[in-house]
Amino acid sequence: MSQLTEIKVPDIGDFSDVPIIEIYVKPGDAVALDDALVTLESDKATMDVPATVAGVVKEVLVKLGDRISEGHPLIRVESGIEAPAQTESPADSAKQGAAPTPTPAPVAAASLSSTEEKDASLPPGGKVHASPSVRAYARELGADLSRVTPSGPNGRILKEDVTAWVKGALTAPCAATASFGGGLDLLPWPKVDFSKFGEIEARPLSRIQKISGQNLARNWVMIPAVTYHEDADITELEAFRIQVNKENEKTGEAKLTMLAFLIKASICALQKFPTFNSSLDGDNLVLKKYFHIGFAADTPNGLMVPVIKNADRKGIFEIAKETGELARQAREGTLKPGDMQGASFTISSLGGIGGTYFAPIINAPEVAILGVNKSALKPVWDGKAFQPRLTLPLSLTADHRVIDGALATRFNVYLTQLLTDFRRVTL
Ligand code: CAO
Repeated sequence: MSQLTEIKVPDIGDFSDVPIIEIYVKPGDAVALDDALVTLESDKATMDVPATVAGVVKEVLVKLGDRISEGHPLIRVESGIEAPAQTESPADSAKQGAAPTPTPAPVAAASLSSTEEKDASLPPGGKVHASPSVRAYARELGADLSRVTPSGPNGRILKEDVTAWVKGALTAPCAATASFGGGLDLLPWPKVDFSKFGEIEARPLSRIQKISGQNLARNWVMIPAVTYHEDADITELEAFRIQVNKENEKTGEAKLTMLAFLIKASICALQKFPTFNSSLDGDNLVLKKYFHIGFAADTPNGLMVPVIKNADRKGIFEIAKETGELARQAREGTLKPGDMQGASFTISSLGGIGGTYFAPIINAPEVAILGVNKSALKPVWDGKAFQPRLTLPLSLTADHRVIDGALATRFNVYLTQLLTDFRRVTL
């Protein structure tokens, strides 16, 4: 006889009103005992809520973004007679509620787990017991889960097991490292007692620094990236921006920023050169028809990349307002995971700080990123005399597997044309 069980949020410690950031099942899916059903994210950790019974999902009672607390109903599961040992009554399941598995809260889009992602960490035909967040963590580090020794209940691989395996692979001789991250034959990280040379202070990295650091290291090592520089003459554009901001001083309208103009111009360039708005997926290039633009935001806890969704459908005032709001939330640590997901192209603007040029690291799985530094007045020869022109230094890093030098330079040239005469954006 089949039995319907309502699986509820178990005891999650002191947390309440925690948002759901992932739902791994839909009606009709078969779930095994301990399979992760949803992931909750508090400001300190993500927690997978596992199935307390095996069976078939009848109903999903929550949606992404719902904020929930202990006892909130999540999923209704129908258990069949073929698995009587794993079924239990709704009351039992609510009472017993398996403890969620905490893992450090993810930051960047690339570090969030998703069952829809291609699971490179699964062995071919092999059976590995690990929650989606542990699989995502393994994928991020290039760890092969079939080689990891599980220490969790029922042979389940925990995050600590993956960390231990990666540490072992990094410090082991070449034969072991050959199976990690595509076979980099690296020396172990130098271990130095700095206090021998003078006074020191050890300061732990923030959670954001640790997670974005892992993403950046992978992207730096795995993407054959080249950076192309170009100067854009923004004399007229900056004059226009200042004039509009002056006109709007009294109306309280959002201040137009150079970043907002850059986002708008970049979308035009992405539409002309769609390869820049794509991702590599094995032998396929996935061209995106949407334009979600990430922008790097400097925060006291480290670098974050909020995303302006469907920026092609938004006006420049709206973009300026939204970037300002998202940057504020990033600094205050109130960004939601969804605010950092789905970017198809990223802009990293250091223009408010300074610099001339730099080589930004691509935010995988994107294929390009635009770096921007501080504009400066430069003498430009007009055929008769040097003219003072406001020049904006641009640095475009592109994945050479997808974008070669000629294409990248065409993109840059077009982008500078747009910024030099912004009327072209409307063409
Ligand atoms: N050239 C000259 N001046 C510029 C400029 C540029 N390219 N870009 C901005 N400015 C000026 C602005 O006009 C503003 O001046 P006023 O206050 O006089 O108008 C000032 O710099 C401050 O601008 P801002 O940086 O606060 O605003 P923004 O919209 O340009 O940038 C944001 C917002 C979130 C991109 C920025 O605050 C930030 O965090 N930048 C750092 C990004 C980063 O760390 N990138 C590196 C990633 S890799 O490590």
